[in-house]
Amino acid sequence: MGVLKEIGESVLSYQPKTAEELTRRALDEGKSAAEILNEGLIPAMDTVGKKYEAGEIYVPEMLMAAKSMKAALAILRPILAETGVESKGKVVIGTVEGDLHDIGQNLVSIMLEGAGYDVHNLGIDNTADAFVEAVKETSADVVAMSALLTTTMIQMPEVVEGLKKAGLRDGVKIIIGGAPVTEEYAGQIGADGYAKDAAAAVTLVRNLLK
Ligand code: B1M
Repeated sequence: MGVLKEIGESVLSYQPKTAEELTRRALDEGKSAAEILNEGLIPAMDTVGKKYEAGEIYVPEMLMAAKSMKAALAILRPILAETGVESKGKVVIGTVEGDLHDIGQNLVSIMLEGAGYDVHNLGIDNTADAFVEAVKETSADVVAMSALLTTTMIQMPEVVEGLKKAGLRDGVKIIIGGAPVTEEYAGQIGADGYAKDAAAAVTLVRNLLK
């Protein structure tokens, strides 16, 4: 079995220590951080999602898989975020109210840092007010919202409204992402864009701040 497949297996068998060790080994063997993510870790998390959907595993197992993914991401973080350039702009990012899924948004955050943006990561479960306050405090150029649940994505328009009410909407670009949201939804709620993954988020921010 190749090391990338083994990394996936370590996530699927809930072994954070092994995920960490194998990630180091893969880097030593010359694999890139992108390969480790796209061919090892992300497909494993997709399998976890499918197993959960099929009733083969439950929330505790999803949580343990997430721990393994995070252990590997901690190794990849400095590599993905390697940058010597000056800040190209400020981004406030977080998951919306009620949403506890932070792996994807952390990945987006790391990739934006790597691309030279000054990222304020608010973490999980942020109310519209929390986003608004963060934009005020940081004078952010971009607000990036993440939602993984169909029940939490509906908080996104609340943030857009909150920014409008605070008189901040015109000074900030609003982007959204996460599995249940789409380009169409971004248009519907008055956001400026949608990114399907972390790499697309970097391109989107770059284009919006041109
Ligand atoms: Co949850 N969960 N979960 N879960 N979980 C999903 C999302 C689900 C699809 C699983 C399934 O049924 N197949 C399903 C949602 C169904 C739906 O609403 N459509 C689900 C459910 C139902 C739930 C609970 C309700 C379960 C329960 O309690 N009964 C519960 C809700 C908790 C809550 O948030 N209130 C719950 C809980 C959890 C855990 C806490 C156990 C854990 C999260 C741990 C953590 O994040 N710290 C968890 C996990 C791990 C998952 C799955 C398996 C994996 C998510 C993940 O990390 N993916 C997930 C199934 C799946 O996605 N395959 C699932 C890897 C990550 C790299 O991808 O997050 O999609 P992703 O991020 C991508 C893109 O979406 C995009 O870029 C990222 C990188 O490429 N992106 C952005 C994300 N945010 C962006 C922001 C941007 C741009 C792009 O800014 C503009």
